Amino acid sequence: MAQKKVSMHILCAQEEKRQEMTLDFIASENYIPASVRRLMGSVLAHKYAEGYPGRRYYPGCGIVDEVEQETQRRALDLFLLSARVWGVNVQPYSGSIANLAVYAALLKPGDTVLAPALAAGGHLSHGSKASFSSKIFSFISYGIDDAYRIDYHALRRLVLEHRPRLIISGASAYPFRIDFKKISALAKEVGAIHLADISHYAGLISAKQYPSPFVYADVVMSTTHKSLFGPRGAMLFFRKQYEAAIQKAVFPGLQGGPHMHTIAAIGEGLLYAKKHRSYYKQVMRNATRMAQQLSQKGIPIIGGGTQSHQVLVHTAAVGMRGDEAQELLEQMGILANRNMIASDMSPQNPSAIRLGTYAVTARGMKEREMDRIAESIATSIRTGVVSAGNIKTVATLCKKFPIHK
Ligand code: DSN
Repeated sequence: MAQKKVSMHILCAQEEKRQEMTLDFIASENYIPASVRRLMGSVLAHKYAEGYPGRRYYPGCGIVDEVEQETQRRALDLFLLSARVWGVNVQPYSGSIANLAVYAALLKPGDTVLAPALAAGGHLSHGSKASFSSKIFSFISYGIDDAYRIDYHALRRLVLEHRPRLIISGASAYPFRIDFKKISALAKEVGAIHLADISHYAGLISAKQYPSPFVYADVVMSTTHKSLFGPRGAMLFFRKQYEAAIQKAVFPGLQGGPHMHTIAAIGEGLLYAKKHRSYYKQVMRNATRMAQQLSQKGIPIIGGGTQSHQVLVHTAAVGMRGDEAQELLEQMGILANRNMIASDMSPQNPSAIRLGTYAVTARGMKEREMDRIAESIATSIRTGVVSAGNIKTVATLCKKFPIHK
């Protein structure tokens, strides 16, 4: 049988159209500016540059050395970090690899790590049973209280009982402020290292819309694509005393040649983030408005609201599982992912969906649009059906607010 010919360019054009005609509320997704995209597809992708600036294992690295050093400078600058106190590695291929590099650098096999539980908003790479990291290190999870805030009292008890070598703060599905100061103080009590994973909050932190961990933490990890207008990748910030161990863990410990096109594009994204600080204020306003509107329309919000870009919507409280709600919303062109909450027993039976406002805000949407979208979401979830009017609302908004090119 003749194989159907598939063109990647055609598929990419189809994907572009799909993105244009859907409203992306996936809290970890965003759009990258054209200048960042151009660097991703640039000749920098041709270059091998194993090692670090000035210490490469290949010739011809003079220019990519400048690229990497400039991206490092921009990363420190975005968070107002002194290069005397902090260093940054911009080579990690992803957030999961970056977290693994921290474990490889600072832990011995079998060491204990305290990390947020997956069902309480933590990430797979925070020692979930499904993650390779949990086979090497001994992860203990901490959770949240009845108000859906981190239970710092229970965390302290766990810290004193287990005396971990590392404590992780930060999360993927936790809409509230994290008390990085408190977590660092707990770490100090037992001589543990504090890793803050700010992948979801980085841009908000840079614009002072969310607490910063930099005064307190020892190591800070962030991905670059969620809120920093970069391509998919990650950065590892470290206090200087951890520099040698972290650098060695990233390369040659876990990775080979750095992706220089990605590093250049990260640098470009960081500059864009610095120039668009007001964007983050609107991200917060949109998330707050969405939470308020849904709640007023009878759809409960986990924890009563949000203090970030994301909202956990308790769909099970109105009779619909999170996966069912995800499917229903997709029928009208709204993308939001199913999410477990702390009381859920299985990811197959999630009680919530997570809505994030980075992407819709990047399209220029504001509170007025959140009101219209919240109305469509609430009616569909309550009735279990998507109306022609809902579909039209989404299509109209998509056309009115194109994705910037
Ligand atoms: N999977 C991402 C998220 O959706 O939050 C985090 O890596």
